[in-house]
Amino acid sequence: MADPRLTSEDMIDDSVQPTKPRVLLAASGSVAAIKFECLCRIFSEWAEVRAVATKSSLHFLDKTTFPRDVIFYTDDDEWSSWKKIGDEVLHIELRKWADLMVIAPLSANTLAKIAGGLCDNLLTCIVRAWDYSKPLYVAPAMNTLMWTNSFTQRHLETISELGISLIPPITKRLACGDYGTGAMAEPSVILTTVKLSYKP
Ligand code: PCO
Repeated sequence: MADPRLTSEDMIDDSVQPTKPRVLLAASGSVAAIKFECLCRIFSEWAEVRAVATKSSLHFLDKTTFPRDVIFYTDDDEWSSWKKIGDEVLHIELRKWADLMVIAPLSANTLAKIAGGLCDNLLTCIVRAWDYSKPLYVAPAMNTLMWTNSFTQRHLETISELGISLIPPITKRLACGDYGTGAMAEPSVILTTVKLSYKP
């Protein structure tokens, strides 16, 4: 017999699965995009993942090796899916779908475009249309002298004012052989940062 001291709220229904967060992951054109597949893989163990890649990032990615459950979008998908008034506009649909967005790697060029309000590809259109009641994280990756360039400081201040959160780069040997700050934070650090601050 059911314990009369227990209310229905005390009973836990094991059959109800908690809904997974919907995470939009995006890669821009930095060598660190070689880590994007790993990022998608570890995020997809915690979240429902959709991935957006810029044209330049595709140089460092192999789309065919991505997890099957990750839907992958490129600039070509933006307008190939639109034929007439009333059809869905992809960057708006992805903005609505996502609970949060992470851009990793964020290249110096895409950082500058976001800070300047430019939107000339799928990734930057999503950011320009972003609803800042939802979190947006960036993990920059670039050469040390690009990172220490005063443009970067200005652009980071601007995007911080918009409400974008920074996952800072780390110091190590970079792809070009230079040693210094500018390497993308490790995928595991990006996942932990997002998970710890995620409030459903
Ligand atoms: C270098 N540019 C870069 C981009 C940032 N680098 C990184 C790491 C990788 C290897 O661990 C490439 C992921 O070094 O994030 O190196 C010169 S223009």
